[in-house]
Amino acid sequence: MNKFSRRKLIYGGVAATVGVAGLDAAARLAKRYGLVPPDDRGIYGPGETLTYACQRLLTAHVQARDFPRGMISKKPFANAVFPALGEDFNRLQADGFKDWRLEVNGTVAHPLSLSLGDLKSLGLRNQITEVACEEGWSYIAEWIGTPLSAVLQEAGVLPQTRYIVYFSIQPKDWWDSMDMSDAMNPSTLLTMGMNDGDLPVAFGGPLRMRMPRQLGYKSVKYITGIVATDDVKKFGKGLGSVEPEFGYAWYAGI
Ligand SMILES: Nc1nc2c(c(=O)[nH]1)N[C@H]1C(S)=C(S)[C@@H](COP(=O)(O)O)O[C@H]1N2
Ligand SMILES: [Mo]
Repeated sequence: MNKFSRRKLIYGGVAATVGVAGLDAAARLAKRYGLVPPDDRGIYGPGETLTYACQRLLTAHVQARDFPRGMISKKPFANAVFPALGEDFNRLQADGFKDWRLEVNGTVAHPLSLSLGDLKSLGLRNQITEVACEEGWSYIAEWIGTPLSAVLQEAGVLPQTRYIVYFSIQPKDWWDSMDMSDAMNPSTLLTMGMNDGDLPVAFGGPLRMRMPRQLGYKSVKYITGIVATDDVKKFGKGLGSVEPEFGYAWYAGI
């Protein structure tokens, strides 16, 4: 059976099972095919699993919508960061981010420590996409950055890798993660530029993860570290990021 018809069959199975036997049974079927998000427990767990499984089966290789230039927002809204950027950040900023590094390690053949210049030399891509916050507002901007996939290729990501975990300098303990489908998607950019200039600090400069296929909170600002892993349960409370620890979904596809 080819990959596509197999996929249709699994999707049909998951969807039909929801109709006949409810979310729990659908979640069990999704589990059989490894389509389970880290936050699959609790009362919302089966729903989270169903959303994730269906999105993965239907849209795994779809890129984010790229808007026409004329739709770029005149006044993009920068969400304030809390707490305010700290001393470590201020020191790096005073030096024009010359010493900013992206550390890449975990299940990779070659751990890396990349300057912003190193990242740019891996290749840049631009896209006009939307930031959509879970609170209801959104804006469209042009983003310029290095695809995460190019960094992972440079590091030689090992075959057991299932998730990419990423960390912010501020707040220090803010972290998130994505599966390999999003990590390898060309829409997922380590972003350094916005609307023809350097990425402003208010919007996450000098380095921000942009994953426009998910809600704004997955686009973490001030990125300093990436860890490839076979199991995201080793991080934090094991739910895949800080959001599910506060009651938000780990997978926030839009
Ligand atoms: N480091 C960091 N990244 C962050 C946040 C934050 O508070 N700190 N807020 C997130 C949320 S909830 C949203 S909706 C977007 C907002 O992006 P914007 O400031 O470009 O509008 O950034 C995300 N990335
Ligand atoms: Mo948000």
